[in-house]
Amino acid sequence: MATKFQGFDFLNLDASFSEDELLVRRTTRDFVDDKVIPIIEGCFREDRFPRELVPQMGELGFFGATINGYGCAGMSNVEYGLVMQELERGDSGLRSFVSVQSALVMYPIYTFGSDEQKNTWLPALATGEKLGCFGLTEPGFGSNPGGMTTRARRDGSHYILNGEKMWITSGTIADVAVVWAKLEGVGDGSDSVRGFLVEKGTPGFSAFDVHGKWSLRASVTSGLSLQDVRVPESNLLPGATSLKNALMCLNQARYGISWGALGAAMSCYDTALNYAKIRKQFHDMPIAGHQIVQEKLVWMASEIAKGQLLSLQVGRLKDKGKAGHQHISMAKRNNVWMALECARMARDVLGANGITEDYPIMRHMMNLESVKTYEGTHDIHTLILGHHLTGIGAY
Ligand code: TGC
Ligand code: FAD
Repeated sequence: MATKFQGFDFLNLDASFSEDELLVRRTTRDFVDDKVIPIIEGCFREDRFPRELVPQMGELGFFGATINGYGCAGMSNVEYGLVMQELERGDSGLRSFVSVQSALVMYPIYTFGSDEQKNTWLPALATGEKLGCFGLTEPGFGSNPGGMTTRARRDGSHYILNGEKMWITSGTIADVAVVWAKLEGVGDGSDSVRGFLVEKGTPGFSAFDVHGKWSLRASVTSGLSLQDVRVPESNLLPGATSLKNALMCLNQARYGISWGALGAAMSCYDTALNYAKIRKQFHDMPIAGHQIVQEKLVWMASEIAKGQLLSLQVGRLKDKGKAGHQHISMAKRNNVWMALECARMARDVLGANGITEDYPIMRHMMNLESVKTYEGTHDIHTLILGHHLTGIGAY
């Protein structure tokens, strides 16, 4: 029987975690070991989102975890990060689902929504009774969402929405979509961007699944179509008045991804280390005794340890209200890159066995290709950081 995951704590960071933080990590780790690991390889193979896990994730407080009230857990940002780390150790698709539900649906409703919107949606989203998605990206506008062509037109006490959104996580299973559109009549700049709640079943609103993905196969990815979709003015998020508000949602998700990537990297490292200690080649010696294999294990361990420091520090800053979006960009960019390198290196350590589904490495590697692209590509985060350091935008 496989041994349970023991974590990776080279720098004794556990000593700096509070009892509550360690409890949240323990609880999530047990959930992943008991409920996710046994089924996830099959879900990935079958291109299936494990929806049956949603109620228990709701009970464990994973949805909207940092929100106070509305049935949410009121976790700190560090606790939320540890949840994301453990979930992505299971699978990036599961972490992605929770990221979207929490950071990209509940956060904007909580931050920019009316009291009525909060009371209607947050308790049901917190339990998982209702699911949400976030529509920012369009077929022609990914890295540059400011160019979006989706439009909202005021018509009496309603808005009429027209446009297409693409690559939307949970699109076909969502009961509500947070859709970003430019409001006609107020110019074409980022100040014209507004957020709308579009409910499943609204005439003119449809969603379809993207098939043929070799990445995030345990997650639903969709396109959204809006054709003369009429939503009441009560579905406009009153506090969301520019593109900046959509970008604020991304900060929440990108922060969680920085922790999630650590989980995927830890899974790959742990698998490679255990394998290298058992697999023998030349002189009846475990491959862990060969210098070049050790170099790979040392690289992974060092980069994971540095990544842990980065996410933890950004989390502590976030809990004090002092994390800027540049800090979050650095953590997302570094940790996803590092995790993808770990996956490639770990696969190499396993030789031919590394390409099979008997080990989680290739699944993590394929997932991480998406994680490198979504929520701002690696290169877009380079440019965000370059902008911050030099004061010159080079997008
Ligand atoms: P720009 O002129 O640079 O900025 C407009 C205003 O927004 C401010 N700002 C931010 N504020 C808060 N948080 C951020 N992250 C911010 N980034 C920029 C900025 O300071 C400015 O403020 P002000 O007061 O001066 O008006 O805007 P731009 O249109 O040139 O865009 C810049 C850029 C490239 C950084 C932005 O468009 C960007 O981040 N692009 C990447 C797009 C992206 O990440 N999309 C993600 C879609 S959602 C998704 O992928 C979900 S995946 C599922 C999962 O999470 O698991
Ligand atoms: P592009 O923007 O076309 O970029 C292509 C390449 O060009 C990249 O390498 C990029 O770095 C580079 N590039 C672009 N501009 C520049 C520049 N100025 N300088 C240098 N290089 C540049 N979006 C949502 O709104 N909601 C979701 O729930 C969601 N979920 C997703 C789930 C998955 C599985 C995936 C893969 C994507 C998801 N996305 C979602 C979309 C995601 O945010 C976009 O894919 C991402 O922002 C990149 O956009 P793009 O794919 O159009 O690539």
